Amino acid sequence: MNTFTKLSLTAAATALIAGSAMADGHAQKWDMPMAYAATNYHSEQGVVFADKVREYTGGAIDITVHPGGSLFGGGDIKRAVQTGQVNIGERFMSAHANEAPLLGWDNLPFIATSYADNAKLWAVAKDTVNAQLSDLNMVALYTCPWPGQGFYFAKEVNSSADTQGVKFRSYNSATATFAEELGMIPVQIEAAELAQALATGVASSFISSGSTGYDQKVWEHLSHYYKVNAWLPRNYVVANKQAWDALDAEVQAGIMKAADETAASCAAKSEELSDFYFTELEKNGMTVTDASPEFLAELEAIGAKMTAEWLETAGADGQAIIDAYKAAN
Ligand code: PCA
Repeated sequence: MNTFTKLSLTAAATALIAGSAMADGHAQKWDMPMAYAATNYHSEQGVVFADKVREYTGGAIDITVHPGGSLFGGGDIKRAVQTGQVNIGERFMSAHANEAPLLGWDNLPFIATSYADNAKLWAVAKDTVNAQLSDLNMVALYTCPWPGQGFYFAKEVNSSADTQGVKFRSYNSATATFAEELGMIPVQIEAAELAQALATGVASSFISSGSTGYDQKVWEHLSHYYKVNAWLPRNYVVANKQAWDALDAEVQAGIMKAADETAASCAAKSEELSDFYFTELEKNGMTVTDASPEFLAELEAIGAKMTAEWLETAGADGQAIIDAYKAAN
């Protein structure tokens, strides 16, 4: 057989594999629960990812995105993927740091506060974090950053003297600790339920990006946003390990190609939108400003304490991430 014939046969076989998944009815339908609003860029990029997966797997994997916590609430998505109730899903990574401390790598105050630094931190954390996800029966596909985190309040706040007794919506245990250090009363609430919590007075402050304030129209209840830019946390998209292992290598490669491309486009979208969100908050009547030097100094002191606590729970693996990050800078 000459080289040309061999190559043609290989090409034909590849086409057959991709085609057979469809023709033999082997196309798999995967439901993908996502936690945030359908119009949020994370969810829109989830749809971009699903389209790419369909294309790069020759139709073998057909993902339907369910945004806004509509299929599983944000707090239930990880378990749904781990147990195979769904084959794929998206979740806010540091929400699970109470169970697996390493997953709080992106919730360390004032360590990596730009997109470039956040990407560097992820680059050094990735292998360890993905191994942790694997231990939890999940295969990491891609992560995507939120813009920098700042504080929302229903009044002007200049220091912790103004935050005592304020009801605070937290999104993980680290932010609950942060709130307690400021004398606030934390309650964990999903972004999808945030507007209702603010409307009913369950919470009147929270830490988040401009993105979630914009999605939830928080100007209807709150007046001030302080651009602290404490950290840029990430959402992650994961597959169930058994569902993943059952796929042909070609199909896995197609999904990974889609994941790598979506990781890049999603991070770019996040950065591109970050100022837009602030403009929208202001347009809708909010005061968007830097924290006062006094408040910022208090936040930095609390932040240093939080990082020290994280290092205690995340152990040598956590320390190795911080050391590698510092060495890379
Ligand atoms: N928005 C999400 C997580 C981080 C962010 O910016 C939220 O508030 O739930």
